[in-house]
Amino acid sequence: MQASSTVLATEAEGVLSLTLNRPDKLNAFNEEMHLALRAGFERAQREDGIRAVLLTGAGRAFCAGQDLGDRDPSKGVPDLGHTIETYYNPLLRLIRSLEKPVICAVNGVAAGAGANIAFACDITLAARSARFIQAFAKIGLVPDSGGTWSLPRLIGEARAKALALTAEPLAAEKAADWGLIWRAVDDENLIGEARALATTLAAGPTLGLGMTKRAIQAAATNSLDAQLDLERDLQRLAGRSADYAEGVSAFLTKRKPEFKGK
Ligand code: LHQ
Repeated sequence: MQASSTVLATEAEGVLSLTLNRPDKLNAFNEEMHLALRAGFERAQREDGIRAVLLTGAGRAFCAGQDLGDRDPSKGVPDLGHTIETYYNPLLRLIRSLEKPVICAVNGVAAGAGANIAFACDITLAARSARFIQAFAKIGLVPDSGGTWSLPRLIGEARAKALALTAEPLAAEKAADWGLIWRAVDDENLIGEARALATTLAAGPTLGLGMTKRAIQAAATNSLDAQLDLERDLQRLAGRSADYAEGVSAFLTKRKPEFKGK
């Protein structure tokens, strides 16, 4: 894996923690940070020992989206479609297709692509002081990183359009009330709570959790009939797993299960 100071990667108790680390730029994305973050998610995909990912930011922000200094039209008209195709879309696809829980701890402002990456994670917690900004409207762009897909699905068209057209900041508490994120927590507790959650999930039945993620995401485009068939197929696989045998055995003998993720 490419070593880069723009994303700090540490592993403990089955959790790969990835910390966006360009704090003087509010963790805005340059190409190096994109490649480092992608390498982190690819590592999570590859290594069986990693059973959950925790994504957060260093300093006072989570992520301010694209580094606009790197895509300044006064230095030549940029092809932003190429930027999206090369960097943002592969990242979004990796997060969504990784069959392991991805926890996001939004430690401060999340703007532009930074907000929509947080909404693409499986469980997103935010510090009470954090805010989410669909900053695209302020600079003549359209929401990316899946925002035009996730926002209407999570909060409905009326709220999605208002946020995207006005770029009004949304406080963490309200984002939780609206169902954009899981929970807003006191700032000083954020990383502890997020880490505890990631550690608990990393000790869980990873195969079943991964298939649960896949099934819930598939519901966005499936009919009920197709979804019922998918549940049958996945349950058949889950029922053959070592973790199901362990879960039932632990339940029947009144002890704590020791899941291996298989
Ligand atoms: C930044 C940035 C930044 C560079 C703060 N870039 N320096 C995809 C494809 C290709 C191209 C385009 O975009 C995309 C997707 C996108 O993400 S588009 C949206 C891009 N992001 C934005 O438009 C957000 C821009 N930032 C802001 O509006 C503010 O910085 C927020 C509201 C995030 C925070 O405001 P403050 O707390 O007041 O902080 P600040 O503005 O003073 O920023 C602190 C420093 O960070 C400052 O640098 P300086 O040298 O003056 O201390 C900013 O210039 C720098 N910074 N965001 N995206």
